[in-house]
Amino acid sequence: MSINRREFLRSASGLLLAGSAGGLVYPAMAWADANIPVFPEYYTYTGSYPDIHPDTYRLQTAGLIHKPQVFTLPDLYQLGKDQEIKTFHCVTGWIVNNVHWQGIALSRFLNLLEPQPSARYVAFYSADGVYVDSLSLDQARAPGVILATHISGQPLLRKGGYPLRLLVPQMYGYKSVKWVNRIVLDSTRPQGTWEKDGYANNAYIKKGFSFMDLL
Ligand SMILES: Nc1nc2c(c(=O)[nH]1)N[C@H]1C(S)=C(S)[C@@H](COP(=O)(O)O)O[C@H]1N2
Ligand SMILES: [Mo]
Repeated sequence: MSINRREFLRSASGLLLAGSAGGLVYPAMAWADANIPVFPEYYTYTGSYPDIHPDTYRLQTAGLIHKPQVFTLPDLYQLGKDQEIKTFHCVTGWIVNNVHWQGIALSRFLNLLEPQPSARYVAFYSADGVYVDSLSLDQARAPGVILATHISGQPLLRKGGYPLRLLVPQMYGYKSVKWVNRIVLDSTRPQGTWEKDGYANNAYIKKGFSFMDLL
């Protein structure tokens, strides 16, 4: 019997997950880059990638919602079952085809928070302390928009937004905030990091259509 490296890593990570049942589930980061597509750039406005520990990570929710909640990473992993396969478009021109994202559909997540009738926008703040962007509630509820915890079945890379990033496949990548740790619903929206430089809030992709987008 022969077993290749990929299969070995798969079965080994499966054992790790099974072995930690009941405890905090976070697969070993040492294996996390097997099979993950390489993006041309891993952006960061701060000059470094936040180093977020799975035990201390919290996702805060606030603003015009009936059910403000704080989510731990195991909470999010328990909620996360949705999958999207989408092309990723940066506004600078590069794309990555066929990216497998897993996490929580944003529409489903918003239902848990129970938005108040006066809520119109949802803002996503990064744990880097700097980066922010936002969507209208309608845009946020569109199919395909997810809060991703996994890529190619494995936790996000640290430089890719670990442990949680937004993914808005209909829009340019600058809407897809990495290292999300605070989600706020309001009747107005904060000015986004790219929007401050004149980029559109409604950043729908105009060029670079891919047939993968139809899936
Ligand atoms: N916190 C944070 N999120 C971010 C960015 C950033 O610099 N900081 N860059 C954005 C831009 S412009 C793009 S194209 C994508 C790129 O995703 P990647 O860095 O995983 O390749 O992340 C977006 N999210
Ligand atoms: Mo981008």
